[in-house]
Amino acid sequence: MKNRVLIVLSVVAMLLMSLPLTGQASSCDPVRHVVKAGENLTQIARAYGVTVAAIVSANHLWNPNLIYVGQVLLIPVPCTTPPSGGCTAIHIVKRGEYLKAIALRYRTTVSVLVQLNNISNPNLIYPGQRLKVPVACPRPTPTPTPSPVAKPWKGQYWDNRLLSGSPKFTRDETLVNFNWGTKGPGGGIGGTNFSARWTRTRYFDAGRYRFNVEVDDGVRVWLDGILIIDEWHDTPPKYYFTDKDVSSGNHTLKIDYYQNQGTAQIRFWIDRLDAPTAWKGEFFNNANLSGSPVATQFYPTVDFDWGNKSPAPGVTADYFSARFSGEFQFAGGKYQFLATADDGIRIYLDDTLILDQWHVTAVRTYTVDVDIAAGKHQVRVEYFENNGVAVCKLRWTQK
Ligand SMILES: [Ca+2]
Ligand SMILES: [Ca+2]
Repeated sequence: MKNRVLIVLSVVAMLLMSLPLTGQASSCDPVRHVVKAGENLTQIARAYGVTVAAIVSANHLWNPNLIYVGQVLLIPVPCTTPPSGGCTAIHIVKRGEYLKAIALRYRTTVSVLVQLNNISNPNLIYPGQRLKVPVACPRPTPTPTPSPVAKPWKGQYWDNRLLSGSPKFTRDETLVNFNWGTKGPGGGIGGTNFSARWTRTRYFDAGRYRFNVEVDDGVRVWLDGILIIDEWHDTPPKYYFTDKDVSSGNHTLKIDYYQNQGTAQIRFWIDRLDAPTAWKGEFFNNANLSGSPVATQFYPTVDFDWGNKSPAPGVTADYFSARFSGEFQFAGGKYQFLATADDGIRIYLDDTLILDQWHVTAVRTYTVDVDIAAGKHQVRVEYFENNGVAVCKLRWTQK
């Protein structure tokens, strides 16, 4: 009993003695290490990344070789503060792990782990204990600011039919593709007696292009300042086009439009007619594409009205079939495929059947809407002619 009291007293004395040391060693609290069986100062110093001399000095040890099991040593670990505002993760202590090893693993120090976890005795960590460990903060994922989609058309809108005076408002547009019905284009302009102008510069590869416009009422289109479509009159919805050879480089487009009464709409688009990746046409003298083709030809478009005639040398005028295939660049988005056939037609997009009208019929037009990822895609048309007249057409437009 007397012995126990003495031990308690000596421990209390030691703790009291250590108090001023805490302040002297550094501004950080030194780590308290309880000596275990078999440990020596060299091992302990190495485990905490400090020198033996530092431990000797901090604990006023007369003889560094004379430490005993259960002795509490103050370890003057470098005063490393956890990075302020730093990030932490949880490390679950495994059997046999000690604090120094964990510190090394997370590229930190024992003292940081001690501070982060309010550890009073670094020797007393136990398997399954959850320790906060400093980790590099994940780089804030930049909030994907939606990249402003370029709206290439500069639009100007007037509340009269003659584009006269200052525009009532201006607005950039992605496409010239509007079906206003009996409503106006917005901006306080009503559904009758208005006009608009859209201008843009666009890059063209050298080639032959079709400039298409569906309009109600009047429209004029200029390419590089040259009037190429001139339909400046009232009309119910009507389709016009003109084909032009265009040189490689940037070209300017200007579209003037007016609406008088009733409904209002305009859609303008451009098709490449002589795409380098044109159509390969293969013809068969049977109605089901069997055997080897009897003729192979290349075409800029699938736009055939053969009437009662043979479609190609060596091919019969009736009971033939054809396959047209090509690879085409798509900007991505929703597209409408328009197919016209007499008689049967099937369309594949990347080997997926998207339209199947494989039957005898008088000339008919079919449409199908497809979402297409940006990039190149294979398009294949299969067609058969029974007898009588023969028609096979395909085009697509971006919606
Ligand atoms: Ca109209
Ligand atoms: Ca027919």
